[in-house]
Amino acid sequence: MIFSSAFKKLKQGLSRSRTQFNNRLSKLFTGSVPLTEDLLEQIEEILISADIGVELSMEIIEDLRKNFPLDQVVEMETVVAFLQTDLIARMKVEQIDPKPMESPHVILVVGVNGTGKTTSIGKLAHHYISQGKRVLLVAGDTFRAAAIEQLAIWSERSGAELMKKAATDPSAVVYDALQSARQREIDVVIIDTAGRLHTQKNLMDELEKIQRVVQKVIPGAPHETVLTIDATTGQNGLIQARQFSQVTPVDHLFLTKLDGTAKGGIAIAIHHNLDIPVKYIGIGEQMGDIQDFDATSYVQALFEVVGSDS
Ligand SMILES: Nc1nc2c(ncn2[C@@H]2O[C@H](COP(=O)(O)OP(=O)(O)OP(=O)(O)O)[C@@H](O)[C@H]2O)c(=O)[nH]1
Ligand SMILES: [Mg+2]
Repeated sequence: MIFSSAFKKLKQGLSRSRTQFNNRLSKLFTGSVPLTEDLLEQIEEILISADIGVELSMEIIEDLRKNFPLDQVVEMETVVAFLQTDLIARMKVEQIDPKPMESPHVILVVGVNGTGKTTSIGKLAHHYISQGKRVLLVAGDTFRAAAIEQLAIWSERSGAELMKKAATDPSAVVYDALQSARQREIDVVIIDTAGRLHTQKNLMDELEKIQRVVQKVIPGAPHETVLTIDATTGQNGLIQARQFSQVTPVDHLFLTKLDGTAKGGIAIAIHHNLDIPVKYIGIGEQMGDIQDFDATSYVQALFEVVGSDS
């Protein structure tokens, strides 16, 4: 078990999911309850409704069935502890990229409208600035004045610099920003983009143009293309990640708004079913509400029995 303050915060962020899970499970375990097929089915339903995915839920129930004798009394705590251990054992372990960061390190943030791109950029800026890096934010959502204004607020909050230029082609701002980043020894450049659907051809072409410009000014960049996925959309988020990444290169995901949903299992489903890693998670609207995704501590935080913390 992990007892760091980061883990405490993660648990707090996932409290909606955990509470709903525990509440529903508690209703099944009143008094001495034997493990019946009916109970297994209801546990499976609870797992599916937490959005960890049908397939994975079925596999876990199968493991439960194999490990506990039918028709014998079982405690809820025992079941939750088993689910935790079993899920963790089923999580693939991702290799952390050991490469040192190049300067400037360029991060391109893309995604569907409202999924949390700009907010997540504010969080990333804060994250790097707290490591002593010089960060430049680029307002690549050029046509909406409010979008530029929103990024300007995050730049003030985090202490990051800002490159903006109203009503121009996004790739023109990106070009200027990267030139300036090289001259001014910026460590990390984070590019905001307008929201788009993978089906919007002209907007996807615009994204490709941004990528071309980035590559031209800094060969090998963008070093990270981050796709934001809104966790509150549940299984649709998984579909969105798959579709979006088929149209444009995506290195990893920033799964946002996990604090705002009881369907936190979606992080596990994405981790289990997609080849694109979840790198970051958003667990609140504030600058510090960002964490690196770690499947093991995530599962622990998601399924820990309520009341066992403090
Ligand atoms: N609770 C919660 N809210 C979040 C999180 N991340 C983003 N939000 C909220 O989600 C809403 C949309 O966030 P934005 O950052 O504006 O999303 P966007 O993708 O930039 O939106 P567009 O630029 O319009 O496409 C805002 O109200 C944010 O505060 C999170 O981790 N938790
Ligand atoms: Mg935005």
